Amino acid sequence: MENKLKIGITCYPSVGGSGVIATELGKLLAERGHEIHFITSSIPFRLNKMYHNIYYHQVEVNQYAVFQYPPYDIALASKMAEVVKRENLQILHVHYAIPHAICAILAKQMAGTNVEIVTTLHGTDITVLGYDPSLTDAIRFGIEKSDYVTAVSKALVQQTYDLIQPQKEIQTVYNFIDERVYKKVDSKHLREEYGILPHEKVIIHVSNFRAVKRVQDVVRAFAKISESIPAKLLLVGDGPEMTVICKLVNELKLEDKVLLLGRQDNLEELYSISDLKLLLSQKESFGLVALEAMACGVPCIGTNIGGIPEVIQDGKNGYICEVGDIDAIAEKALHLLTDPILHEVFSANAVASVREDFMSKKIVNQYEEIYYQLISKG
Ligand code: GMT
Repeated sequence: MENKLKIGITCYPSVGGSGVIATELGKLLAERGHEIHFITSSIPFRLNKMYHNIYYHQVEVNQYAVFQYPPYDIALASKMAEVVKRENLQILHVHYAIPHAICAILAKQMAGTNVEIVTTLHGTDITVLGYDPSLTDAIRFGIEKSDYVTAVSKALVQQTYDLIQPQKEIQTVYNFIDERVYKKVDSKHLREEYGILPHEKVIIHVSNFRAVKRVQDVVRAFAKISESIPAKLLLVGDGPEMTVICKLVNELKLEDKVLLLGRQDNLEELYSISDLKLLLSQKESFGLVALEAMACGVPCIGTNIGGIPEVIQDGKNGYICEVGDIDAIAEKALHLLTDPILHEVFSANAVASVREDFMSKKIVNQYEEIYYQLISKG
């Protein structure tokens, strides 16, 4: 039996894939007996249960009249250093190169211990910030000075080398789902409650409605699909594009067919009444929401960008289409939704591929091995 570890975790604790992965990882590590210390600006939203070995250290940022901006990064680094020293943390696992890896590097120096820094890249830090020349050096510094760096897809590893050119090995560690939560459940009552008729197909999209998610394409593709078959679209989430989307739904006269559900928990219940998921983003380093749907037996159509083709296998458990190719997306969707046998095969393949490649046990083992490897070296 290997030693139990003391691990600090920092992420953006708000709704978002990186926060979900960081929190779920912390919970699963705690279930394996490790002591977990979340060091974040607010309590991670998925930390919804009591664990005796999970601690939460809040980073408080005060506003001072003399400073133009509140010093979040410095406050985070100070809190990290304080917790590392007081709790004798062996690992600091941070999600995002900036600011979190840089804060961890500073904290390590402040604490004066040999805490090992593991940085996981999730995408936004590379595919958005990586294009800002004023930040490239800082991102490279965060990566190179981390003790171990992972990225959530092979595509993101490649993009990081292309954009940031770090002299550092980056390992792919895929995202995962908690299979105890994400599975098909009996939520048929929701169909009736939402006014979905028995013969209607249900298409779902879940995101934070940022422009990069191209929710307009989802609505336009749905408009084409619903010209041919009776269907409803569930739009789950909220964000900057919502106003534009509401306008588009009205313009296309889809008010009776599109359900705007806002942010929701217990997504497995919505996936369990869905026949197809659309993830038509312009940038997506992984696409955790596709994985969650697949685990519930929902085939997905995704775009041919970033890590999506590593999650959705074209022609096996879903389809991959080019960004913005509404006609192809609608055609593939109709092909799948009008062939019940094919749909059943894709649905079973989706569940099987999650079990094969993205089970929490497999991925948490990989992170645990990284931690032990670092500790034994250090
Ligand atoms: O996609 C977002 O807007 C949120 C963002 C985040 O940082 O939480 O998601 C990123 O990390 C997720 C978890 O690794 C990935 O599943 C998403 O693909 C990735 N988003 C992008 O690359 C745009």
